[in-house]
Amino acid sequence: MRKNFYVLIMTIAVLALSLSSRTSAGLGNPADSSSSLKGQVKFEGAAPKPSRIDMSADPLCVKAHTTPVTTEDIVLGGDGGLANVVVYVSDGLGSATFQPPQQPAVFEHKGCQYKPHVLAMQANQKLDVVNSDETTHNIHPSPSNNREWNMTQPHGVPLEQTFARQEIAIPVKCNVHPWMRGFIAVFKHPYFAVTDKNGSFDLKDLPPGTYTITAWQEKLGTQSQKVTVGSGEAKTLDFTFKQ
Ligand SMILES: [Cu+2]
Repeated sequence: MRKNFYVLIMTIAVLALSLSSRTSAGLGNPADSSSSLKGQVKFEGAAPKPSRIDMSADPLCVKAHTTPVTTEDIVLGGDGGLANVVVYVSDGLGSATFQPPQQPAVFEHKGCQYKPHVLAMQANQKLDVVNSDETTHNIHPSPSNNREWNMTQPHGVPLEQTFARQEIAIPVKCNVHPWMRGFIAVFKHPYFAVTDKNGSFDLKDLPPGTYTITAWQEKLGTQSQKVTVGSGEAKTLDFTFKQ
């Protein structure tokens, strides 16, 4: 009798242990996503001078600008901040899957340049390509992990596309205007951001966990750091690219 009681107590203890380890392991409760990770990407070294873009091949492009247009491969803002850097979770989400957001990502032809110069979106999210210029553009992404497409877009004609798989990042060009160059980064999760003109980024609603965070810049390459964010914690993480 006493032996049976002992076995029962042990069984309950083992069950309780396995239950508690299940809830604290991995990504935890998906509702528990109040952590955030903010920071700045900086540039150190001699600031590269952007070169002037000559749009004289298309008078409609020239007409769209009143000031000189310059290249955007390295864009520095205030306080040495580096703009257009994609900062994202590259490891630590396990096998969790995420639905794409309902609202489309927008990539615009404006002044014969891409706005934004670097776009980040989720896989299978709708991509609205908008031509706000008077001239006719072409959009031709060169993916290595997605279906390639190549389309002409006259002014005002809607164009909807998508990318099915993660890829960081897809170069985009216009076959009409050879100076036009942009990038689209595609993610299978929602934990990514593109730095603003001051190099700042904000990864919101991150589930608590240990992650590898990667920063990608089109010319300067990638950098990664490991970070642990606790439940409800607002953590700071900075990156510095040197040239
Ligand atoms: Cu174009």
